[in-house]
Amino acid sequence: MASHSLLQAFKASKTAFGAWLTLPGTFHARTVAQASPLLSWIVVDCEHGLIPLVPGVAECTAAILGARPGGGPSTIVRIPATGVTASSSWQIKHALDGGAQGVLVPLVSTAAKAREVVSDCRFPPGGRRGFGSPFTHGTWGVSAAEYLKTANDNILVMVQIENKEAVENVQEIANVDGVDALFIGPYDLSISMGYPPPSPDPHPEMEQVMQKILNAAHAAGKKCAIFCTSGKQAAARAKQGFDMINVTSDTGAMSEAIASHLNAASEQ
Ligand code: 3PY
Ligand code: MG
Repeated sequence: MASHSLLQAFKASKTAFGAWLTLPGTFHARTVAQASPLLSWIVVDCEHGLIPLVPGVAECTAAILGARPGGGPSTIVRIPATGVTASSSWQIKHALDGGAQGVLVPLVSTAAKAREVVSDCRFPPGGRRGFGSPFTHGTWGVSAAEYLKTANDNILVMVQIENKEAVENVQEIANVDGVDALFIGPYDLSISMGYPPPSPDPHPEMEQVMQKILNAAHAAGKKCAIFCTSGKQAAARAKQGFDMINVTSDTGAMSEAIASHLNAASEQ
């Protein structure tokens, strides 16, 4: 079966660093997946990134899972629909049928929505996910029967805590059976609470809110994840006890590297 570094890191209580993919393309996805053996996961971003759910997710997922057979990053898909709408079910189905090993749902602000998300991610009897893609098990490198048997235990369910209502309900959301991790979106969270977006760090008063989310996740025995934009920020979050931390993105890393090489060249 395809490796699942993020699940392994969660089980071993090790910090899992990852990267964000915002552009489509199999070679692009493979290049990011092969960039470092320290990458535990990649989020294929269908919310704010330009990657279409169909067929983009299936193609990126196959490229990532094939990039380092036996030890590459896990593929997590952020679906486009926010948790406040009723339309996320079919998007979760497409993400999982595309081979995703985990789903990230933006703007989940109630326990009821979190329960719905869990149900969409699980085959019966634990949930309401439909079965029938002829492609998914091939991406995982197992038979269809094996996929059906193992998917529920392997797919990670993650919800984003990124608005005021979600913070008010955070302990109830964390307590929902089947939610594996709360994922803090510092940008949406800051603007929803009336603060400026991080630039690059969040407003100091937002830190207390983030600690509240971290504590709620851990009190429920769940993991807590956060989006950072640099290795320096990510290292500081690891020290604070975050379990899953985004370090950089394809587009962020690309433009920073080009700017830095040009600066070095023009200093001569
Ligand atoms: C946010 O900061 O709002 C995010 O969703 C980052 O992933
Ligand atoms: Mg967000």
